[in-house]
Formats: sequence, C-alpha cells, structure tokens
Amino acid sequence: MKRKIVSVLVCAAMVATMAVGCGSSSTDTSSDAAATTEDAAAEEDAAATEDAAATDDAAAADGDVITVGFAQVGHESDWRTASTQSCQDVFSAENGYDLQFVDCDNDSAVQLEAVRGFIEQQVDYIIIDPIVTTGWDMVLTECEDAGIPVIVIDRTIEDSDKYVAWVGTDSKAEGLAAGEWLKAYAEAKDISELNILVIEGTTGASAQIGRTEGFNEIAEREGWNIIDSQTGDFTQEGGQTVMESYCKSYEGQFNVVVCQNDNEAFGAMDAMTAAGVSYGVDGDVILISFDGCRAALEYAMDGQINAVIECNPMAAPIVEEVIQALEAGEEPVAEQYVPGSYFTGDDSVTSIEVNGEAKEMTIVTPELLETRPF
Ligand code: GYE
Repeated sequence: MKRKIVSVLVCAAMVATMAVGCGSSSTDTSSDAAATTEDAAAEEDAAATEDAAATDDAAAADGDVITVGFAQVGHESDWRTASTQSCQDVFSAENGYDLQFVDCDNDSAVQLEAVRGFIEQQVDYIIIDPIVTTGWDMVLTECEDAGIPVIVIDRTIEDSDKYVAWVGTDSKAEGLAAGEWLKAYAEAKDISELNILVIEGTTGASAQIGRTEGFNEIAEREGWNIIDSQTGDFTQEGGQTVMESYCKSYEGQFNVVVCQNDNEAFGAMDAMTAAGVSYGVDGDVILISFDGCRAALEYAMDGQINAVIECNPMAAPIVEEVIQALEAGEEPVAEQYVPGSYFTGDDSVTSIEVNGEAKEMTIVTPELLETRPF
C-alpha cells in the first residue's frame, strides 16, 4: 500500500511537470487567446489529475496493491517448486499483490538477510518458510518493531512467537503415519523383522524433526531396528549419495528405506537399482516417501514406491485469508493445518490409525493423477 501511495504521488508530479511544459510552450506562440486556451486546458488537466489521484487514494484505502515479501527455503524439491508456484499464483498482480520473492537456496544466513531486505523495503507483509526452526527471535523482533506482520508458512519456528500466524502441515503426524502404515503392511505381508534405513531431510528443519520424531515413536513402540539415519538434505542428489553409501555399508542387511521426501526417494531408487537392490511392491525393500508430488504418485501406482505420505504444498490460499483478515482489521486464525492424504499402489493396507484417528489409504489411479494439482 505504501508503494501505491508513492506511485500516485510520482504520477501527479509527472503530470504537473507536463502541464508546466505545455504552459511555457504556449508563451512562445505570443498569442493571448492561445495562452488563455492553454491556461484553461492546464487548469482542466490539473483538476483531472486531482480527481484521478482522489480515485486512486480511494482504491488504495480499499486495499489496493499489497506488497508481500516471501523468503522461500530454496528450490530443493518438487514440493518446493509447487509451494513457490502456489504463492506466485495467489500473490499475483491480477489479484492485487506485489510479490517480492527471494529463493534462499537453503542458506539460513541468506534467509535472514532476505527478511531484513523486506523490512528495508517496507513491505506490507512478510511470509517466511523457515529453513530451520531456530535463530529467529532477533529478526522477528526487527519485523515487529517495523510494524510488519510476519506469517510463517510450512515449516515452524521454535525460538520466537513474534509472528501473527502459521499455515502448514503436521510433520510429526506424517512420521507417525509412515510408521503406522509400515506396521500394518508388515502384518499384512507377514514380515516379522524390519531393518530400517532412514534418509532424513535438512537437519534442523521442522519437517525433518517432526517426521523423525513421529516415525521413531512407532519404531520404538514396535521394537524395530533402525540401522542408520542420515540427512539427504531433501534433495535427489542427497538421497542418491546417502543410499549409495548405505548400499555399500549395509549390503543385504536392510528391508525398509524411509525417505523424508519424494526427491530423496528418487535418488535412493537410482542408487538401489545401480547396486542391484530391488524395491517396491515386488522387491526386497519396502520404500516409503513423504510429499506426494505427481512423479512419486506415479511410482506408487507402478508399485515402485510402497507408500507416500502426502504433505500438501498448496498453502498460499490460506495465507491469503490471513492477510485479508489483517487488512480488514480482524484477528487472523493463529494456526492452520493443510490436510494431507496417504497413498499406495496396492490394497494390502486400506486404512491406518494416526493419533487415534482412522485414515484411509488412497490407491493411486490414472484418474487421480489427471487431476493432481502438483
Ligand atoms: O517435504 C520437502 C521440502 O518443508 C515440508 O521441504 C517441506 C519439505 C518437503 O523440500 O520436499
């Protein structure tokens, strides 16, 4: 909004300059009549300019262009691409927004710098998808001092409460779901011993912390053996590198691989194929991933990934509701969860119970993929 007012003033100044220019050229004609006509025209122009400025002011007061700074994690995964797209679609110029987007390339220092840049630009709102959960209180205090509301999206912040709302998914519930599905699947297939390798997400990210906590809770409860758990940084390359080393170190010793996102699973699949390890519905290794982007669901449909726990990246419409509530002077909803589904390629497990709630396992079909939004 501040930006809009500035641009209205700049326009008015430009029109005024043009009017002065016209007036001075009229004196060159040395015709009084022409000068009078020019003066009248200049007066009319000025009046029209004032009217236009008044209309613009009214529009601005109506909530015209809203400037939003978004400090995005990076571009590490298909999920991230979908999240960025969701924000760009919602906070578009057609929808009345000026989106200042910064891809922080998974670097916390860059992310803090991006937020400080938004403060300097005096944006109206700041959206942060925090790479890691800590290190936030100082910069969020700066946002608060500048009077800029912060909305946290997707991942959580643990060391500060200086933000107005959070919109995201429940990563611990996602981890629990992966565990509950594995328990039910092992029972259905009569597999008595589970030897598990985990490829974690970015260390210190709430998605990594929550998914690890949730899955480990079930593993402990069931007495499963987690052989190793290393970070693949939520990337395909990271997943592949970790899996290559797992295949060497634990050859013949594992029958489950849990990847904390789809892209890590794609990398792990390449590494297992190269090492001659079979996976999926007909393979020796049960493969689980999180996110549920289109490519992963295709693999689930083909039986290459056994189960995919969805994490829905389309949070931007809910973030917009928060912003609209703030614009209207209302208290926004402080915490909102984007719901997710659970997918498989076969009917071995039809439903699981997570946090005491029964949830259906959805079998991926070509029809489902046709309407998949990400
Ligand atoms: O699972 C992963 C991404 O924070 C939930 O980050 C998000 C995770 C998502 O890079 O693919």
